[in-house]
Amino acid sequence: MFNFLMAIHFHQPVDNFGFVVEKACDRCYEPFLDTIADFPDIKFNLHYSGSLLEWFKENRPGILDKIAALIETGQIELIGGGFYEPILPGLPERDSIEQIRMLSEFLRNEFGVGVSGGWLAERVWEPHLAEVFAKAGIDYTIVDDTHLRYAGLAQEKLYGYYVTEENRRLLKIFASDKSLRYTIPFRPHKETFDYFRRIKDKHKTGCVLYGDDGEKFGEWPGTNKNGYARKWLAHFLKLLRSNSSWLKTHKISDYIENHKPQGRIYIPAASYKEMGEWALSAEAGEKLEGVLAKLKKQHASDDRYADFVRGGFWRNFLVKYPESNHMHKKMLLVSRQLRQLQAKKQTTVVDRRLDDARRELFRAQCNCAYWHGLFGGLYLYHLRTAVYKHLIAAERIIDSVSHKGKKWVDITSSDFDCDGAKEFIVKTPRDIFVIDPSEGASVTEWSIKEKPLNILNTLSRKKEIYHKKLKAIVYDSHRRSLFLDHFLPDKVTLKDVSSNRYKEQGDLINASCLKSDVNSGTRPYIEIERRGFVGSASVRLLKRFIFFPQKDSLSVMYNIENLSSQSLSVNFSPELNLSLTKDDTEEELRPADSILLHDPIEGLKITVRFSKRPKKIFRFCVKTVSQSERKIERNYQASTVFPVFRLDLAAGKSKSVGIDLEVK
Ligand SMILES: [Ca+2]
Repeated sequence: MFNFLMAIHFHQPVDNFGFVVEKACDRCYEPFLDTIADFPDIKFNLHYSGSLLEWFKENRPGILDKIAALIETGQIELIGGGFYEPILPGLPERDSIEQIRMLSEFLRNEFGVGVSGGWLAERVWEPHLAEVFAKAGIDYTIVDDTHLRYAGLAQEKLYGYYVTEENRRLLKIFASDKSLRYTIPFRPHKETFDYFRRIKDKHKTGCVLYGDDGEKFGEWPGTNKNGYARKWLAHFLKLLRSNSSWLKTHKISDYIENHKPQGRIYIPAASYKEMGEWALSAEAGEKLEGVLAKLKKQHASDDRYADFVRGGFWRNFLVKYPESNHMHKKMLLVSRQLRQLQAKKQTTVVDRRLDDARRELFRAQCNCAYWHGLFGGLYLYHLRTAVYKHLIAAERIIDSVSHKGKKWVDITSSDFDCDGAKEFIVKTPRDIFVIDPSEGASVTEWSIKEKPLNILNTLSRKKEIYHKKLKAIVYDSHRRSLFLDHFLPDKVTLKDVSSNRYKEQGDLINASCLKSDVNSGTRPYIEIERRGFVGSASVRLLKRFIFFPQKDSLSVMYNIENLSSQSLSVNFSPELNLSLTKDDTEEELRPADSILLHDPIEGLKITVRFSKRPKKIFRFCVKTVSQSERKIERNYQASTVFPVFRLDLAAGKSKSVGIDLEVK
């Protein structure tokens, strides 16, 4: 008897649009459950992320009833995992364990079942996870067959399960079969059954596991046409039934109980092959493509080399996209602050509030917004907004437990983004700022707690490997942060600035911080001094950030000093980036003392006031070009303002320019 295990995964990102989830319920989640219910003898293993289960509970409780009914008849086993579908290697160990336990507990409370499997989000594996899963009470997980091949196992060794170990803690490893992922539900049924027949004679009592996204049954592009996926599935189940004399389906924990592991195995840090390629920079990705093409040419019908040629791993996304790294390191920081507070003896009321903060933190750990592959992911503004919303909500609770009153200001200097240089983190009762002295002394985060919203949730335009086929794509040379100090040429146009094609006259963007002065008293500020050149003239730039604990405002006072012995005329242009949910503006504004930016969706008005009228004001928005579900999208990422101040500086003299931002 050969054995067939099916593990189907269903997930929607935290705070995804309700209409999107509704559509997935109608086209996929409900029809899937209804279809399999007609075949109670065919066993399934189902994983629903906690975010989706919470959404069902709130909006479509009938789906939970259908799941419960299938458990009742013994047809399905539920698989656990991190509650909000986090990439586990990106989390502190304690958060991973608590998220896994949270889902096991939810399933126990909701359905009265125990959980022994843990779904591995995006199959992002690192060896230490064996211990993490084991500590969280998980007995087995599912990787791709690719993982085992990276460990050196030949295809014929993949029809069974293995054990791995970390620090004497064991975890059973099943591998999802690639051939099945390509044939189910896309190819004629015969192909899948031919494959079963091919392997069953050789691997007698072994098993093959199909583990994949449930959305392929009706929600993926093309799979809902004329009820395609549902019909495909129903016919597939009929065939499984009629072939049950030699092919048996199982709940995974039943299979484990009756079959021994194939042996012990150690798997390197890996995910599915494509993710390794996506995680590389476009340049490295092109190199890998070249190597693979060459090998393919040399070994036309033989892909054995593929097991030993691979891309990067998930953590590379945190290097490729500094904006993803910012969310990730903020998440780690919030987690640490929470744990420090939890360690202190607190009242029950406070403990309960910290539990709320923990749930917000866990929601923010949902993986979708932290990376980018075949779907929009990081490129989708609303997914990043959700991460920030939940992180800021957690911080708001943490801050209100740690600080009393309405006038406090907390300025700390630490390596926020883990790049080896320190940033300033400024917190007030209303706002959170991150200022990066080594990134042009710019503001990289401005979070408004009341909303909660980070109005610097921008994303810069970056080269992607799939851009090769497209023309005229613009890339940014820096992150789209707030107060980047440019010196522009005389005849610069809006087009030059918006397409990032102009000759920078100064080098202050990259100048390092010489010294800084911090005042956290009643008039809090941070002053940063840098030196650089504009043309051949040496200049000193003082930049003072002034904070207002009782309103959502930030002022910056610049002082630019000509250190050379000749007079100097410059077009000083501090670049201002903010995120407004949606914006289509691209225009040169009439010179004015102030401008207003408006985000009607969030109900925000941001006033920008200048102490001196700029000669020009360029205003445009940044849009990225990215792939999403097999099409190319242009997505809004930032609203940008370049005021241009003409400053005539006599030798040894300085001038000041001030800019106030107020959010209402
Ligand atoms: Ca740093």
